[in-house]
Amino acid sequence: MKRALITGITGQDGSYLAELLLEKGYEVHGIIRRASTFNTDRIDHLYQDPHEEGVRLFLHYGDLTDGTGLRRIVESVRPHEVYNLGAQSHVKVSFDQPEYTADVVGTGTLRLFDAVRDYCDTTGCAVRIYQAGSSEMFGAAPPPQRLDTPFYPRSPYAVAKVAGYWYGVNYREAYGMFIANGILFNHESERRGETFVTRKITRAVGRIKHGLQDKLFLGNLEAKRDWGYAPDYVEAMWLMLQQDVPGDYLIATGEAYSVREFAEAAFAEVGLNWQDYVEIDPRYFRPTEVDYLLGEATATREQLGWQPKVGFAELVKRMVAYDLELAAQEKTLSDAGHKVNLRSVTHG
Ligand code: NAP
Ligand code: F7E
Repeated sequence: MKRALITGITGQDGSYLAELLLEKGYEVHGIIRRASTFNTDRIDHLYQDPHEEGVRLFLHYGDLTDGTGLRRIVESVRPHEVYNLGAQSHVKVSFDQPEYTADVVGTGTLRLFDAVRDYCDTTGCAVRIYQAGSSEMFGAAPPPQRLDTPFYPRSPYAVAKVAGYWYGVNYREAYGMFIANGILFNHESERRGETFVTRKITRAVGRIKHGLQDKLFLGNLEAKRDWGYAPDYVEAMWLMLQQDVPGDYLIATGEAYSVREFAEAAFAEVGLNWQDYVEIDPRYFRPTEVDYLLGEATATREQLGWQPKVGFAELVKRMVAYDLELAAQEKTLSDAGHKVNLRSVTHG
């Protein structure tokens, strides 16, 4: 049985990847962070009591800032595949916490690669690593961005991802390690964190429709993104580790829409006009913005035999439908006298 180790298993992508690998018969190990509250919502449906028979999902406490712990986990799990998805992944937050972001996203990647390198050296075992790169690495480079487009990162997050990317290339060349760099454009889903713009919008649409919220405050409406569907993108990650040789891959849909167009489509799903509800709040502007990301992924698509299955309209539809149902549940609670927490109205 193949064993996979996932950093960031509690995140959007980690949860879908864990599902995919379990379906494929893997034993899946995930690294979770200790928190004073439960932070495993996205994988709770996969969790089984470790005392039961045939359990194939195991969770380990760890952190990308703690190299000793990472080494111990790699040595005890003895993984065939490692997926490095853990990150402080919010671009705006990276301007508030640049040093921490660099430590987790940049140096954390190095710590993990080094732990795997030493494990392979001492045991002779082969390990394949997926490194979660980002279209943010292209930043200010004009669209369409391709695999050979030079990086021009525009945030501490993006700079740290560029470092992670080059650690991957260097460890590949220096030690012959199998490290695949995936350069993934934005991908969203019903499990997207609520402070990213798509989910912030669809959560608001649900709550506005049910009378729980009046306004939606956003930042730059003109930014354009190439938005795909997260379950499609985790399949591409797995395919990258099934190739004969490691390489770099760009994953995108090849279509870009503005934040304004996303809002328009999401409000239209419930018969509302976005202009009646959206207001601009400069607190959501970024010191340096990434204006236009549009991926040209033909080469990768052909190499991996990968295609996105869910396009923009279907993505908006799915996210709105899910958040409409969530808001209906909140409305029931609110009517029964419970306080509904509207955190994402003010954050992100
Ligand atoms: P996400 O939902 O923000 O999940 C991030 C994961 O990293 C969570 O499990 C989080 O744990 C964990 N994490 C945060 N800090 C950590 C630390 N110090 N040590 C260990 N784990 C830590 O992100 P995502 O959207 O699933 O993205 C997955 C990866 O792909 C990230 O590396 C992201 O930067 C990258 N990426 C994402 C996109 C996208 O559009 N989604 C595009 C390109 C690249 P908690 O749950 O405890 O917070
Ligand atoms: O912003 C604009 C914002 O935070 C998208 C991460 O997964 O994808 C993600 O990074 C755009 C930006 O995602 C609001 O200025 C307007 O131009 O949803 P986002 P992101 O910054 O593209 C990449 C590929 C990653 O790798 C990252 O980990 O939307 N925008 N108004 C807003 N953004 C937010 N968050 N909130 C607003 O109110």
